Amino acid sequence: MQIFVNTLHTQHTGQHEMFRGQMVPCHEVPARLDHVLAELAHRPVGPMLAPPAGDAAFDAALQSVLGRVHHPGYLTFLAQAWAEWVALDATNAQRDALPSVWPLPNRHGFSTLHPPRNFAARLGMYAFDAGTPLMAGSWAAAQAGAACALAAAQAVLADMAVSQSPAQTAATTASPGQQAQLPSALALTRPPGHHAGPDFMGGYCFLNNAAVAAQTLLDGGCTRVAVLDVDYHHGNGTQTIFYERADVLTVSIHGDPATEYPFYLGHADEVGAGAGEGFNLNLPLSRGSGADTWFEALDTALARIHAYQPQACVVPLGLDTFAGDPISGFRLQSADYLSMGRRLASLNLPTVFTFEGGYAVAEVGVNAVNVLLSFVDARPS
Ligand code: SP5
Ligand code: ZN
Repeated sequence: MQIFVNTLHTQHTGQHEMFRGQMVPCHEVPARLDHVLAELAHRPVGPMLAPPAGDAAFDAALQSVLGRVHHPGYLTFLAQAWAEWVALDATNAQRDALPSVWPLPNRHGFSTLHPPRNFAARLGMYAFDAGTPLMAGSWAAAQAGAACALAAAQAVLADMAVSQSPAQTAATTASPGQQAQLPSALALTRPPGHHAGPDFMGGYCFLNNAAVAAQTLLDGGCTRVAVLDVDYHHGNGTQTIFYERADVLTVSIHGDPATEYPFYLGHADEVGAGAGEGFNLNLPLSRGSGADTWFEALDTALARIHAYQPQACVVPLGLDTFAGDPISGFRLQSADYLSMGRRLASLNLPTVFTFEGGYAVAEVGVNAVNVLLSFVDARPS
């Protein structure tokens, strides 16, 4: 497994998030990624790499895929948000930007005929919660993370391409004399991505790294890609990005949105729309669910993915299903992540992992590496 590490991740270090009427310290902290790195140093899973730097073709590919996953107005807003925040008031440089006002859909939602000029109004327009602080380095860190997702998907594509043209690479089996390849890669990055939608941030996410990986796999010749989101929280951003498309099957196992964040999406009756009808599967589970329930849902997810016959898989890997997670409600134990990796490997698909949630900071490294190591150990190549 090739591991692409976001070396700029510490540029995004939030101070506080809004919770129940007060500001509490951010759960999504740089130490999370450091713990994964430390565990990988003890138990290596594959080469530690960085996306190409100063490579014009790679940079163009990044801009291109971001433009296919997110709306241009949203990307422009993110690129300029910090400068606008500080321009409001020089003392803002000491404070993270957080939204505090939102358009209410279907009642007094904003009119596209009158897009607001006011910065706070636009920040609220593009954000769905007050838990996702934006600071000076957020955009740089998020872009560098998306670059890791792009590089991870490209690495998997390169290993899938057994000397065939891009249009044919996806479904290849190995040519005679060549070992069958089941490539895999990890975008080891924060801030996470699976809550970021076409034109919205939230849930600690700005750019949807899993969607970047999925779109890159499609652009590289795959015709069907499955996304299997195992984070505790519903992958509302990824679902929304691909909701009307049949070329990406989105599957998510998560806390029931009736009681669990991000609340408004993630119900079992959301099956996709238009051309995408039948290509979204939500498996909401009650808060308090343990491994037996979770792995039953995983079997359902794997069966649906198998039936879809994708050429590749993207796994937004959140470790907040852990019993000790401070903001989540499932009860997986560290050993369960070994089973998770083996079960994911049973799909036998080229796979890109993106690092998502997991807030039991001291355990997140062990739990993540348990998944990754058991995944590669279970693979034939
Ligand atoms: C990527 C990801 O896992 N995002 C999750 C975002 C959850 N944000 C809000 C969760 C509610 C915070 N509860 C605070 C509990 C304080 N003790
Ligand atoms: Zn989560």
